[in-house]
Amino acid sequence: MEAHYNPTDIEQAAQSWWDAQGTFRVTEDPHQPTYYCLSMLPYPSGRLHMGHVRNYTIGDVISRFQRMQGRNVLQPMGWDAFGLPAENAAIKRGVPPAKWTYENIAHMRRQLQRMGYGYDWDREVTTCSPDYYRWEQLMFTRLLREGLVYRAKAVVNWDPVDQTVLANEQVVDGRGWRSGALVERREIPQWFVRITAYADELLDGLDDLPGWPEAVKTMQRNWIGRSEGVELDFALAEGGEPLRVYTTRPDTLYGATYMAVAADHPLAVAAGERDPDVAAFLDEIRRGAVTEEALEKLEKKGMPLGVEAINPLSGERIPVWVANFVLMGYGTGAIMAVPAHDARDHEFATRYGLPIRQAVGPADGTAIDVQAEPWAAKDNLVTVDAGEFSGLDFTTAFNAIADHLEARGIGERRTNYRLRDWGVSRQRYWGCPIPVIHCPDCGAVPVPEADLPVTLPESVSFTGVKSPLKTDPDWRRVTCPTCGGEAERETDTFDTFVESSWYYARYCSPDADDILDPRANHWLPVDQYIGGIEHAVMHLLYFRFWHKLMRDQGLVSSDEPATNLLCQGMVLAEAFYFDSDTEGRVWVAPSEVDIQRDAKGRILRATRRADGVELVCTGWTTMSKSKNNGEDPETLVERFGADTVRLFTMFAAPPDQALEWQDSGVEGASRFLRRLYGLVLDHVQAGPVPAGRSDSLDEAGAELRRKLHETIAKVTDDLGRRYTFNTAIAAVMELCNALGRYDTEGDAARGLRQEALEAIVLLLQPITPHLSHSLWQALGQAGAAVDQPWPVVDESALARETLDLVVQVNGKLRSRIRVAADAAEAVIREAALEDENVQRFLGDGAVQRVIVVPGRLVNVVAK
Ligand code: ANZ
Ligand code: ZN
Repeated sequence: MEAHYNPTDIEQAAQSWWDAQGTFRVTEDPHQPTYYCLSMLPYPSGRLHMGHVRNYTIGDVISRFQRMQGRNVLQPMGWDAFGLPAENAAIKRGVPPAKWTYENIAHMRRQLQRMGYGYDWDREVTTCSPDYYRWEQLMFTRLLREGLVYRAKAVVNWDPVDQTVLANEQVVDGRGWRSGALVERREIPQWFVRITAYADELLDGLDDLPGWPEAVKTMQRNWIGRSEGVELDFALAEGGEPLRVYTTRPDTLYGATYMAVAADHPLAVAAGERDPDVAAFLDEIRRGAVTEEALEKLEKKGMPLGVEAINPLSGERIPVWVANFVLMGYGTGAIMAVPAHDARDHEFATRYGLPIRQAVGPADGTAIDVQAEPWAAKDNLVTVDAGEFSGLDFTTAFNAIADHLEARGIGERRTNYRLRDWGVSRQRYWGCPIPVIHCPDCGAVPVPEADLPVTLPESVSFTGVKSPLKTDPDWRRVTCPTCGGEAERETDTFDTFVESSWYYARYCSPDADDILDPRANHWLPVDQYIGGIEHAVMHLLYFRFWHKLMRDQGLVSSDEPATNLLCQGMVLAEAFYFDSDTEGRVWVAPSEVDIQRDAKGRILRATRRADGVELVCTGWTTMSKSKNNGEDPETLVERFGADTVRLFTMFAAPPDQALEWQDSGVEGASRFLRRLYGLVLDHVQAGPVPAGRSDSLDEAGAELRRKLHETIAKVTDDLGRRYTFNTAIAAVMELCNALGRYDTEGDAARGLRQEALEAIVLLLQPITPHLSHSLWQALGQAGAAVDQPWPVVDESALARETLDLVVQVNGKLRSRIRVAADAAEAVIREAALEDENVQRFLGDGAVQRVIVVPGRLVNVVAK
C-alpha cells in the first residue's frame, strides 16, 4: 500500500481490472434473478454536467448494490443523439451534425468511464445510428398499416426562428421554448401517432404503478385529462345547423347566459364573412397564443356575432360570442357560458356586462353572491331555479339532464381527453427520416421492410435555413414501391421523443436482427428507472405508450416499461453577478468570487477576486451555463478523484431532493476517504491478522461489533429500500469514527478491526467502488470487492449483553443500574433495592411495591 491515498492510481487500477474481467458485461442467465437498472440516456451535448453525474451515480450505486445482492444486473448506457443542438452547432462551427455528435459521444463516453460507472458498453445504443433507427422505422410502417399512424393537416405552432413546428409543451408563454421567438400558427400536413387510442389505458395504468412518484402520476393524469361530460345542441334562433357544445356541467344549464365559440368555429368564420369588424377581430385572436396554458393567462376578449341560440331546457334566447379563451381543438370548439359557476366565464361576463345567473348553490343553504364571485364547487350542491330539474345534487342533475337531452335526440354523454394525438413530424434535418414515399397516384406509401433503413445522409453541408433533405433532389427522388412510378420521399424526420421511447428495450437485445428479440422479456420491465422530473409528462408518457404499442405487436409481454421510477433533484449552486454599463449583466463563476459569511453561513459580501467588484448573489439556483455557476465534473475528478465526487453527490442530499453544491462538502468527502485509507493502512502495517477470530472481546469491543452490525443493517435498508444514500454514508462515517477511537490491543481486537474494515469497504463499494477495490486487496482478500456478496448482519452481535435501567423512587429518577439483558425480574428487583442511591432515598421508609418495566425502568414505591 502506498503511504498516501492517491485516487488517480487507484481509480485507474480498478477500472483496468473491471475492463479486463469484463465485470459489467451481462448475459441472460436463466438461473439468476435479474435486475434492470436504467438511467435516462443523455443528449451528447459535449460535456457531462453535474446533473448527469448525480443521475448516473444514483443508478450506479443501486446497480452495484443489487449486484452484491446476487442479482444479474443490466445497467446500460446510450445516446439520445438526434436533435436540434447538433444543427445549431453545425451552423455555428460549420461541421456536419453527425461529426459533431459522434465526437461529443466519444468525449462523454470517456467522461462516464472515468467516473467508474458499471455499464455494459457492449449494449451501447446510439439513436442516430441506422442500426438503431431502422427498427423504429419498421415499427412506424407497421403502425401506419394498422391505422395507428395517420397524416392530417393540423394547425401547428410555428417557430419562425428555428423554422420548425413546436409541440404545445414546447411553447412557453406563447414563445418557442428554445428560441424565445413569438410563435405563429400554420397549417401543414403532419404525421400523428394515435396515442389517444391508449388514453384510458395510460390513465388507468397509473393506478398500478405504486413505485412511481405521486407527483409524476398526477402530472400524467392531468396531461391525459379525462373529462366526463355531455355534448348538446343549442338551436339557433335563425334556424340552420344547431350549435353543439361540450360541457362537464349540464347541471348548470339553466345558468347559461351566453355562448362562446372559437375563432376558427364555422359560426365565427361565417360572421367574419358578413362583418369586417368581426373578421379583423378574428385575425387578431388567431395571431394570439395557441396553448391552453397561455390562454389561461390571457386577457379574456370577445365580440358578439349577432346570432342568438336557444337554451334547450328554458327556451331562453342567449347571444353567441366569439371568445379568445375557447379552443377549437377541444370538445366542439364551442361552449355554453355559465358565468355564475365558472371563473373564465365570469371574468368575461363581468368585462362585457353580460348577465350572471345562479343555477346551483350549496346544499346546506349557505347564501352565495355569484354576481361578485363565481361559485364553482361540484360537491354538496343543489340545483336552483332549474324548472323540473330543481333541488337535485350534482350526479342526479347530471344524469337527469343527460337522459332528457338523449331522449330528445339533442345530446349525448361524452368522454373527452385533453391528450391529443402525438404529432411526430419535424421539419428538421438531424433526425430519423420518416419512412414514407409520396406517390402522385398511390398517396403516402410506407417504405417496404426490405428497403429499410431509409438512411439519413451524414456528410452534408448544413446552413440551417432548410433541411438538406428538402434541398437534395437526389435523395428525395425515388420510385413508388406500389406502382413503380416516380415518387418522392417524405423529408420530415421524427420527433426525437420517438427514439427515447423505446431505447430501454433495445438495450436488451442491441444486436437483434429485428426490433427486439426474446431477450427483451428476460429483462423487462425495468426494475428501476432514474431521471429528471422535467420528463414527467412527455418522455415518460411516450415511453409508457410505446411499450404498449410494442406489447400489442407481440414484442414484449409486460404492460408497463418500468416498475419503479426515481426522479432525482436538481443540482443547485449559488450564482453571482454584477450589472455593467458596457456588457450588461455579467455572471461571475463562484470559483472567482471572494465571499464573507456570517456565523450561520449567510453571505454578507461577495466580490470578484480579480478586481474587487461588488457582486449580487442569487442564492441557490440551478447550475447552468447561462449563470456561469456550473461545476465541471471533469475538473473535480482531476482534483479529487471520481470516488470523492461520487461520495459527495450521494452524501449531500437525499436523491429526490435538491442538492446544494458546496466546495467544503467536496473537501469533506475527500478527507473522509483519506481517513479511511489511513485506517486500513495502519491496520495492515501492524502485521498479519491471526487466523480465527476470537469471541473474547472486551466490553468496548462488543459494543463496536454491535455498532458494526447495526450499521450493516442500516446501510442495507438505506441502499436497498429507502434510497437514502446520504444517511447510509453518515452511518458508515460514524462507524469509522468509532473504529478510530477503539484502541484495544490483542488478537481479538485485531480480528474485530479486520472484520469491521472489510465490511466498511464492501458497504462503500457501490458508492466509492475504486477505493473499495483497492482496500479490499490491501486487506488481503481474494477476488474483487465488486464481486463479493453483500455483508450479512450477525444477529448475535446485535444482542445487547447488559442493559441500563433507570431506577425511580416514588416516581422520581434516583439512580441507574446495569443488569444482564436476560436478567429475571427478581434479580432486577434485588439489584434496584441494593443500589446505594436508592437506599439513601428510601431512608427508613418501608418498601410497599417494586414495579419493573422490562428493558426500561424500575419504580420503588415506599412510604
Ligand atoms: C358549462 C360549464 C359550467 C362549464 C361550469 C364549466 C363549469 P374539462 O373538465 O377540462 O373537460 N369547455 C368546453 N370546451 C371548451 C373549449 N373548446 N375551450 C375552452 N373551454 C371549453 O372542461 C370542460 C369545460 O370547459 C366545459 O364545461 C366547458 O365549460 C369548457 F360551471 O360548460 B363547461
Ligand atoms: Zn404509386
